[in-house]
Amino acid sequence: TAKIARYFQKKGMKVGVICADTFRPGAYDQLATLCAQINIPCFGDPKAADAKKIVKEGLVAVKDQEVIIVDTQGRHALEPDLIQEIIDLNVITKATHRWLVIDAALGQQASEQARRFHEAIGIDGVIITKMDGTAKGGGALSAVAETKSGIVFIGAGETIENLERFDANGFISRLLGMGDLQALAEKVQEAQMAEEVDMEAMMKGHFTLRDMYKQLEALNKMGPLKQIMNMLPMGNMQLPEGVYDVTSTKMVRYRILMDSMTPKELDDPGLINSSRMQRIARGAGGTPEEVRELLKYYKMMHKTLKGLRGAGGGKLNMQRLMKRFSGMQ
Ligand SMILES: Nc1nc2c(ncn2[C@@H]2O[C@H](COP(=O)(O)OP(=O)(O)OP(=O)(O)O)[C@@H](O)[C@H]2O)c(=O)[nH]1
Ligand SMILES: [Mg+2]
Repeated sequence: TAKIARYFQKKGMKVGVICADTFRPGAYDQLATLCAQINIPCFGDPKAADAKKIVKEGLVAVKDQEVIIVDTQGRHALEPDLIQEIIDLNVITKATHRWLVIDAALGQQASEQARRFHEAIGIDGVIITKMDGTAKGGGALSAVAETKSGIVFIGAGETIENLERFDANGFISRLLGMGDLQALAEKVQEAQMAEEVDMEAMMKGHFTLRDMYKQLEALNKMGPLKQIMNMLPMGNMQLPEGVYDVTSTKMVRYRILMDSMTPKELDDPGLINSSRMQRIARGAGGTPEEVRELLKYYKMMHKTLKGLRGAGGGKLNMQRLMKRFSGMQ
């Protein structure tokens, strides 16, 4: 509710919120705190039990606002009193919209919940939250089908700013595990990475320190690695968190360390034993631990790439794929 309030506030509208969730302990405090952060009036009473009474009073209290959002209670299981309450509140508010919020992780239950709410008050929009997680929102789509409505917003993060209007293309391609290839292709072009990094060779498992060096440079130009990875077609595959942890200062250090390696070492990192580590560290004004860390990172990247190849069924030809997509408008 606070996210929606923020959305309309950013559009320049006067927004008011009513907390009609008398069921979950702390619901009012939570909503009031969030609304206070963005300076939006929030009406409610943590001690009251009658949602209808709160809403009647609330409508008077926030009547000067252009957009009024009523936050109603949710539950995991549907119960008759919950349905009756939502019917009553719909009559009292004469709401112009009735939006159902569905967690992306909710499975086929979503369909049943949507049907019951739809029968009660006529749902005219679905909001899917937690799209930043691993779930793709398939269950929520069945809620859309059930209500013959559409997706209004997508929530993809915990902060109050993380609510977006829905974009069909991006959503469908993520759902099908294709990744947001169009967006990725654009980014690749921006970084002019396609020519510099031999993705095809990398996907075949040929990946040396030299490749990593080029790759880190190119990725740095493309923006946060995590965002890039989300666009790749790998379904639900999870990457080790550490893959994202390379900061640009670290990259500068890695580069200096690699500059102090011999061409042979760059092509075959397996050669690097502890005496070579000492020499490389000395040449770069660093410590052997730093070299060890670099090699650890390299191994992790190598493993990740092998995993990627597996996820693509061995047939994934990123470069050709990107060339094709970057030709599209
Ligand atoms: N990661 C992530 N967390 C979210 C998102 N949307 C909401 N949350 C978090 O999910 C938790 C539950 O959110 P609520 O807004 O209380 O959910 P609700 O559906 O109103 O739950 P009830 O009031 O208990 O029915 C909070 O900790 C939110 O910060 C999202 O898009 N991504
Ligand atoms: Mg709630």
